[in-house]
Amino acid sequence: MNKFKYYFVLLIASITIISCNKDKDEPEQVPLRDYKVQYAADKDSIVKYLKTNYIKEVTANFDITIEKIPAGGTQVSIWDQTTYPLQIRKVYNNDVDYEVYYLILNKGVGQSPLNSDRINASYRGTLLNGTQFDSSYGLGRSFELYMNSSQAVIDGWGEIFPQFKTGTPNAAGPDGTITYKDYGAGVMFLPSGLAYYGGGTDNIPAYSPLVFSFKLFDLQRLDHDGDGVLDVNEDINGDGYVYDLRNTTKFPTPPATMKDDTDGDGIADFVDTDDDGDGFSTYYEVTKPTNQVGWVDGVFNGLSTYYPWDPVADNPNTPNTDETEPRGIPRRPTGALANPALPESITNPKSYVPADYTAAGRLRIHLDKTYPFPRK
Ligand SMILES: [Ca+2]
Ligand SMILES: [Ca+2]
Ligand SMILES: [Ca+2]
Ligand SMILES: [Ca+2]
Repeated sequence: MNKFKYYFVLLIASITIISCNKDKDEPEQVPLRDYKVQYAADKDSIVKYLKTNYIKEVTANFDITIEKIPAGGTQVSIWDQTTYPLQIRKVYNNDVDYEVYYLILNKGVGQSPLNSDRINASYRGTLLNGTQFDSSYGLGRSFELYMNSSQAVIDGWGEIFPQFKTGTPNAAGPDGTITYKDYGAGVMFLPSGLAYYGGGTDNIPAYSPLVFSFKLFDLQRLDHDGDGVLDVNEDINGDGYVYDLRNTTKFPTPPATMKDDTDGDGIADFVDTDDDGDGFSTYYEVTKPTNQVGWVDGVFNGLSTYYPWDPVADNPNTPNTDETEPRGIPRRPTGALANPALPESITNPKSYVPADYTAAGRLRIHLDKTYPFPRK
């Protein structure tokens, strides 16, 4: 996958270079097609594909075989079958409102990746004519879903994988390999605008809609702005997706549902190092006071210098390490005033009570514009 993306970057570069050399009588490259026009054509092709192909087999391991319905055949098309109801995800990208079709063969039992996380997945890609252009041969590989990563996969993957969940690892095999069970498995039918678009490869013609069958084995949460808060906890509306909307070419008029921007400065929380815009970095705000690391008042308060998002329990699988972090990122303190005779202020703060570190749904201090108090 990675090499395709790289190829695409090279192609863009060559278009630029060639158009700069126009006056030297070199051949002029055709500009990229209009995304909306191309999507209309792709959608027709994909719907036709779904109505003229059928699911021949889905194995116990969720390996799917799709074949063209032969002339006169009575097989029920992917479009009409009801065993795996056709799903649609609405996607806004390059100012196009896409409707992406996909099938859920198995939802999975673990966690769903955010569209900026790293996943371990296997895949098989085919063109609409059924030709396979690539495959991981059933083996899991690591992929970056985040579209701005230099290692990123195509945008369509970032849109569809979050609809699935990871599996459960089996005990490691004799050679140390890890296999999974109960993983998410599906098929996505991507318009070219969410795949390689005008960038082709030896195996993928330009402007090809693509079909990927895939399995989602595992994931790794990432912290793209390095502020100590994982992307998944910076997805404020909790829909499983975050977008860097500063790219106004790609997202000229994004719907409100794509925004996760606490301070409204146009920088989404997952790439904003001061999420509430109060002048204190998030990293600073989620740093534990030094007297709260280790043993505090006879209670083990964790060894991390930073609060986790929520309290963390000890992991029973690591008997020699105590991972306990009983305090998550606190909310603005709600305990007694230092001096009850005076109003709350920067010099007369309230004290923290235990629930300030654990209450469900609390507004954590790095997202609370009223705390710390503004500096005068
Ligand atoms: Ca972060
Ligand atoms: Ca922001
Ligand atoms: Ca942030
Ligand atoms: Ca802040």
